[in-house]
Amino acid sequence: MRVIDSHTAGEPTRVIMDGGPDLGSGSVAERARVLQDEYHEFCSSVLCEPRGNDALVGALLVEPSEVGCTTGVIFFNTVQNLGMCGHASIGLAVTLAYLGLIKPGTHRFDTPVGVIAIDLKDKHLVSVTNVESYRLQKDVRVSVKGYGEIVGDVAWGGNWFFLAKESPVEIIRENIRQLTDLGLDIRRKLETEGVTGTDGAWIDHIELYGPPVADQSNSRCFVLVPSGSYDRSPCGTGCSAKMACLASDGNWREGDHWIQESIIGSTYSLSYQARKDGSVDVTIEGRAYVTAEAQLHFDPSDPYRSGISV
Ligand code: PYC
Repeated sequence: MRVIDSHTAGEPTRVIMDGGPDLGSGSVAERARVLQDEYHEFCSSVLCEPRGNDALVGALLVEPSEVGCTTGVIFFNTVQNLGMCGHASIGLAVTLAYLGLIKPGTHRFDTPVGVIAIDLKDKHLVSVTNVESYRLQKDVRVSVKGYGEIVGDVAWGGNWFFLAKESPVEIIRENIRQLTDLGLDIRRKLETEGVTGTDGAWIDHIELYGPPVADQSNSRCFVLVPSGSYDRSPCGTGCSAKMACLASDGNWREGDHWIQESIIGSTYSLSYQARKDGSVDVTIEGRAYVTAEAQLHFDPSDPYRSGISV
């Protein structure tokens, strides 16, 4: 199986160029369901240790079902599918450009949750206009042992997020372990208290916000991802959810640029266009770099050929 790896603002993506399973001929959303229900072993063999790690996101290229799209893509992590993935969309665009398959300019990718628009500005710089983002619930309060009440919003940005406005733990690299544990505690609390996205969807990403380090930035965040690892980038879908909350509160103007720092200090530039129903279309701009071209081997005698999933 041929893969190309990249990172976007520090967060890794693995694009599967060939050798993926046959998912039938439904819409991209239907084929994503087949991948999740029937090919868990494929996903873990590609992303889990010993070939990958818990931060890695896979991008499986499929035929688009929407007209005018360059490709269809199903994003998945070591636990399950993602609806959309901001960093992996940027990584995919840079990978396709590296292979000479797309040129600078605009392109459309078909994802399980809708079509996204890509603007490849140069071989590293990409802006992605995401599927619509919106806030579902404001000021949800959860009580976490050792921290008291944590207040946050539940919002959709292509995945489900709980966004805590003020992290009780400083958002610095030295605190990654503590932030991870806090994120896991919040997630468990949301689960036991029945706080979900639409139709009972699991809120699998937890975001904690604090003040930025760089003068030109607006905010810094820590993002717990479904595997229990953290996003090295500012998280494109999380940033989209954040912009939806800022827009709903009237705290950021349409078209103005918001600079979001990640836990490692990498940044995305964000802006939004409002829709009539109060949701927003967010544009995420960031840089990606190809890091490896590889052929994955699956030796039948290797006891860990399917990946070590915990
Ligand atoms: O960039 O949207 C994102 C993302 C989601 C999970 C990891 N990265």
